[in-house]
Amino acid sequence: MQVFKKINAFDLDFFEDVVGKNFIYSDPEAISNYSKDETTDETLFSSPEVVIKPRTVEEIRKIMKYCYQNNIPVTPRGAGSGLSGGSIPIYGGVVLSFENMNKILEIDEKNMIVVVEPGVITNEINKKLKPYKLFYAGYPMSLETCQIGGNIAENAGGGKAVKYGVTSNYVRGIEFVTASGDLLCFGGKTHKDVSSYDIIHLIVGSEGTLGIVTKIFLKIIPLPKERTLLLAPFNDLSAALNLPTIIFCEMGLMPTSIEIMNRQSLQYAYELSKNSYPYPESPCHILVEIDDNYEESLYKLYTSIGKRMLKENALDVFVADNLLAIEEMWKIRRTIPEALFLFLPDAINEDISVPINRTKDLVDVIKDIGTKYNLVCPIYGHLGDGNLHVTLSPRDKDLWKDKIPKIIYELYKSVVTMGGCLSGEHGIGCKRKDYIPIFYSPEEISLLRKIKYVFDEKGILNPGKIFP
Ligand code: LAC
Ligand code: ZN
Repeated sequence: MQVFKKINAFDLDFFEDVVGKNFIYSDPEAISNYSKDETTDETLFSSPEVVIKPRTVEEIRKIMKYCYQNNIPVTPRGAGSGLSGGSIPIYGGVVLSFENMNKILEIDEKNMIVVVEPGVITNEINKKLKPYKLFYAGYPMSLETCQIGGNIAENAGGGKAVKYGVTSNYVRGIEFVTASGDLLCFGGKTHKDVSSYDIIHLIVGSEGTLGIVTKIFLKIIPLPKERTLLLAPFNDLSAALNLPTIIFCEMGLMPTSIEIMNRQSLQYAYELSKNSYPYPESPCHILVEIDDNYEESLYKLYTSIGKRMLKENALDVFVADNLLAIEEMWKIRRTIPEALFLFLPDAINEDISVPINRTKDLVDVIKDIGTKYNLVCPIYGHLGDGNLHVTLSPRDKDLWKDKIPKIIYELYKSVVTMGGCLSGEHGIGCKRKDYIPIFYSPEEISLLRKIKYVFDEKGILNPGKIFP
């Protein structure tokens, strides 16, 4: 276990001199919110010694230089909506919270780039871009609360990844402060850049373990003029799981989203939202969103997908073709994670990603594990990406905590055989780090450790994450 210097009054004075007394918090009540994210496992929670809310890059550089010299751990933090404990300060120390670095610095519409600070709420970017008829296509499900810096840290995916990809597909430049306080910037406003190693995509998804991101250049694209959302209940889960292959390969179409929700996951969302989809008893529901610039072609697209879903034994197909109806239809889907956290507080929440045509195998494995261990297994998520949110909740809580590692081990072992991975969008954080050896060989882990060492030889940047 790594040993770091504990923060004392002298250190607090230094930090206060740097940021001013209104931007530093060390009393237990003020810092308690920074000891957790939205992970439910309380054993992972850990309090920082001080929370600092910098306003400038220069402040961050001074803080990092000091922490580097004094061996103090630093954990960067966005909105705390993460699900893998990525922003939990396992070793205490400093939490750098970005809520005061929340400016959209530039909308350069001619170059199709927006430049932002890490603390910008992701949805604000699109609100600001709307008058320009442009949009940022990274679209995490928590976009109304999460920050773009957190999206960068975890390489967030979300509801539009089928067509538009994930956060990293839109990062064109990244400025960050190193562990020792240097300021580096790779990329910028160019859309193509192969001038050296792809440092941008090393930083994206690195969970704050390689540098403190201070500025991001994001690619923006024309906002599609029209959207339609289809909802289809299915009696047969296997038929629903097969839809992405049919839509992509047989129909040659690329919707923005193909989401699945099984009955077990929807029942909790219905309870929380006091609302339900038609056919609430059917084993699963599918959402397919499509966008296009022309009403007529959109109509053709969604009628062909709707008809095809009926041919694949959908019980019915419901169409939301205006913004209000679309948002209303998404609402129940969006409620699922919150509902599961609320009603199944003991559950294991996983974020498994498998090749698109292996989701049926994944669901079979979950069924087997569910039967073997007497579990309720809500499943929902991004079917079109092969990324399913799997919840495993005990019917019988006896010795449940002891059983968890064994169950996760069994699940992950099967996921490996499918060519899948630990996490499609929520990251490793402190929650999944001990399971990394199931997916990576010792040589692969050794390479990852060497990369970490190059960026942060003292290990002060978000320690206790990713590595077992
Ligand atoms: C979602 C989050 C939990 O898909 O990733 O709703
Ligand atoms: Zn998700």
